[in-house]
Amino acid sequence: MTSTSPFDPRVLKASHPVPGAPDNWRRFFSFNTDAKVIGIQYIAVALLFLLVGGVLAMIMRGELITPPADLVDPTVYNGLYTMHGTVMLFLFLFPILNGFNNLLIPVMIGAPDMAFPRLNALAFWMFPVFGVILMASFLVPGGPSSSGWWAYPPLSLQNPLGLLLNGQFLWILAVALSGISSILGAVNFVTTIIRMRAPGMGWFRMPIFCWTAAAAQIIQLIGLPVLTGGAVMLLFDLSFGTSFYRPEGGGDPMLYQHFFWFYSHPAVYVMALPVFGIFSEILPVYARKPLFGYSVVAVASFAITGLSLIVWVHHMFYSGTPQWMRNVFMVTTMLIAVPTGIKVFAWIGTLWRGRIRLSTPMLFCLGGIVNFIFAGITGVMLATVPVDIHVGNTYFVVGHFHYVIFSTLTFGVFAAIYHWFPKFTGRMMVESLGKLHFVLTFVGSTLNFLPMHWAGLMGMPRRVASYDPEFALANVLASLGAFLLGVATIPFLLNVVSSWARGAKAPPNPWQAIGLEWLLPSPPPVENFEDHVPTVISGPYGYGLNRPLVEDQQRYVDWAEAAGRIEP
Ligand code: HEM
Ligand SMILES: [Cu+2]
Repeated sequence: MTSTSPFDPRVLKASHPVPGAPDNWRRFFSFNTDAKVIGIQYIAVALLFLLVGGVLAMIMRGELITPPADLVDPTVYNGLYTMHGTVMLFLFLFPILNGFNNLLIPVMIGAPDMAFPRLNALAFWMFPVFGVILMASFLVPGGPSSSGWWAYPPLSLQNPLGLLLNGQFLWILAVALSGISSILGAVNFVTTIIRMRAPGMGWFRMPIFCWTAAAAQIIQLIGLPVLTGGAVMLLFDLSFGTSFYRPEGGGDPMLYQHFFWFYSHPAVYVMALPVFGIFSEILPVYARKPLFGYSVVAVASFAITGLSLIVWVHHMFYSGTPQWMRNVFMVTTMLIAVPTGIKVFAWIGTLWRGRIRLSTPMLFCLGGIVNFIFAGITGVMLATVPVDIHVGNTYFVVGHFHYVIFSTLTFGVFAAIYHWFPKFTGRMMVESLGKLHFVLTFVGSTLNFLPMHWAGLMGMPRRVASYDPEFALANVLASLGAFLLGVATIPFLLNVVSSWARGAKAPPNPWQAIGLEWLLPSPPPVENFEDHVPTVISGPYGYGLNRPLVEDQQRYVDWAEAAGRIEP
């Protein structure tokens, strides 16, 4: 990197936080341009929405504990699962991972902040706004959108009450806004990673989390304009009389399915790639070994990006897709198993003969990886056209993608919270509560999502509020698992709140980890390395190799230690 670049971390001095912004706890409620504050804002709001989505899920599972639709009627149930899916994806997982991007990217690459701090704050503030818009749909006549989180026309174009302001309208508006917010975020993350690395940090010295974040955000840049455009067209069809998707006006409903899945399949990897990055960061620390096959893992991230963009039709195998096309997309889908499998082998290779410490972050990592191997197997099954046509509209699918989205990705999110909490709050979490949280979550999620595969194979359709009594046992188990997951959040929330308020003071590097962020005091100062931007001289996973990460390393360690001892 040349020192004349406007993004050089040694030159860039963004005016942040915004002059006059509060520097106590109130900063988390203000328009703040510090990436660390924005990161915590994202994570806190996303966790609130995890609770909202969880309550919706428990109402659904309460309904499904007995075969007849006795708790809520089927129309209400449709609204519940549409909102549950939307909240979990758009208001929990995407935002919380953007939170980690904000917290981790600058400190991991030695940058003072994101490339565009004001744009960053703007992208964040759009998120609670679209959250409120989405939630408001519970209050409009007719209730929230009930056409599923995929909102296929012609169903999503029905407007029986004839009102302009309806649940579907608010849903589309929220999705379009979330698309714009995520595009703004992606521009920022990609620019930051490309332009603001510390001197000496070539691509192949960069932590895997940054590789996976870049690979994921490139999907956002390519795919989101398509989804957002498609959603705006849907909004026009619904409310302003156009016919992009209305067959009676010459439109084509299939066009929407293509727009939707062109983005929404790769979107799985927008969420999965950073979690793969999190696993790859945490395993070496708690196994005390370098990440096995680091450069292959790094490159595999981009292979996943490329392949993920050419598989979307596997969601449309039974939408009248011609056989030749099904075959093409079956093959491209299965190819993704190659770079993904490489990652799984790299994790196992990292664990092999490691000195494994079973702390909470490691437990969530290991649990997540085990569940992911299972989800990968059912995923390849679903990619096989004849199997998919057989079980594609059953609970098998619901079981499969909850294994991905909850039992793998949300496990990774918890691992990351436990691992980086001391760095960003300056306080330690309570290990015993963490372990209790892990055990309840693992048992609860297995009980919840494993029997769904079985019900699906027996033929239980998805998206139903009532079912045949032969599926009763699987559903009772799943509901008990769901309630257990609800219980599991109690030790978690207790831990987060009480540790942050009065946990033990965190040293700069509580886990003896390697990486630029662990050279900083806990919590890091506003501009991270300030004027001390380090020169990187080695890769980030030198466990057991006993070599310094940066030039003159002791100086940073002393600095962090001195700062860590100062009372706030
Ligand atoms: C607390 C644990 C959870 C429970 C008990 C639960 C339960 C459910 C249920 C009963 C459905 C309706 C399935 C159907 O009839 O098709 C559903 C759908 C869905 N859930 Fe969850 N869920 C949980 C966690 C999550 C999480 C963490 C996410 C995402 C981060 C998520 C994403 C979705 C999505 C996207 C759908 C839409 C289903 C579809 O398209 O068929 N869920 N969930
Ligand atoms: Cu897909």
